[in-house]
Amino acid sequence: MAVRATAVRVTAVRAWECLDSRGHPTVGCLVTVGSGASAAALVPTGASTGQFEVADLRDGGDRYAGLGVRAAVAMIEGEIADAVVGWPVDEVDEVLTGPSNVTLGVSTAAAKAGAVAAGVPFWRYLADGGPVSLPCPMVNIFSGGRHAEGGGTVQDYLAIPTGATTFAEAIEHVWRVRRRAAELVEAEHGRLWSRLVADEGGLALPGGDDERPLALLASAIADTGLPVGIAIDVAATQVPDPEALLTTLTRWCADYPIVSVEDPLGDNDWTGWADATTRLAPRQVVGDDLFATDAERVATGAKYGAANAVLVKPNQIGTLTGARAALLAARAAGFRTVVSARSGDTEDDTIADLATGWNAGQIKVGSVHRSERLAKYNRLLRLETVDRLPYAGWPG
Ligand code: 2PG
Ligand code: MG
Repeated sequence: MAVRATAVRVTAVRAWECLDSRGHPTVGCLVTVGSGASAAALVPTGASTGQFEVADLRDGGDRYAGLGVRAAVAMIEGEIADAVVGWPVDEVDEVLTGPSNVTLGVSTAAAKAGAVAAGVPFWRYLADGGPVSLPCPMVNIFSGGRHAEGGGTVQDYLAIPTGATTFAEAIEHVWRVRRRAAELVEAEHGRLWSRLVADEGGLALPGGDDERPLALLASAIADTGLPVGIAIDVAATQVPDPEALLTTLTRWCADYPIVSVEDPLGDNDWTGWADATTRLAPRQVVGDDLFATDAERVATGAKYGAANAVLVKPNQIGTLTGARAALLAARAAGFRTVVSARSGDTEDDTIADLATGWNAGQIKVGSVHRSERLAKYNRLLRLETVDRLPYAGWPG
């Protein structure tokens, strides 16, 4: 965390139960510091959660189908507040332990409060004098798997604007691809399917065919004539037969303009991953569940040559310090980094600042529909236009 605010100490921590984009309960947190500055953060929740990520705490019982977070809220306002009140705001993460929805809101709100107290935007506070850039977005166009139950097994089919030179142009390129894809869906399946959106704002198809969304996305890109590549998140930990899917995926890579593949295998198969990374080269191969935003797992991956990019999801590890450590471990290994939202997210736009201030290079927050997704894109559009921050672009 930034070192600037060492004199600023936490004076109060509040938490509450709120709702995420799936309508599931999640944790909101407000941290106040000595200067009177305060900041809030809302915690996201994944659906395709890996075995190595820090679990969140759910109440069980009858309220909200067992998904309530009152126990997490009580922990934050009890033992966590006792531990962090009086603590320097930039060292709060050192004393945070527990379920991810207990620690992440406090970690994030404290860091943001530190930025408010320092009088600087959060991205600048995070950068602490280092380089910053607006990330290249990978944008969900079709969803399946756990994000569009009833669709196919592959989770995300995304568009990467490979030729845009500004963030605004990048968003416009993928917007045009999504619009064309919706037209193709409408022609094939009717208006309803072209209008309904999945968990991350993407389209979904009936029928469960894993290749059809890919073919439609490729057609949409070709029809627009724009420089846009395809990314796929297999989310293989959720797939019944990942080996068979990997064979299919290799064929897809030959047949379609795929530039990035995420989680093509399960999260325990380091040698399989190393193999797949070689086979899929020169594409970007992203580890999500494989690394679980854990610096040690990233270092292991680097040793094996498993993946060449890391998805960074702060709630997988529970604190911003932990997420940053994973990002730095990736960078040390020469891996690319993609800061990512969760499929259950909120209007909280903090990760736009994380991706920018940490100079991550890429961001994955869903489609260009649904306001919990657009909150992040809109923040980045503002940072480009008003703050004139440079755009990272696709690394090629
Ligand atoms: C992923 C994420 C975001 P979830 O697998 O990359 O798309 O999904 O938050 O459900 O883990
Ligand atoms: Mg993933």
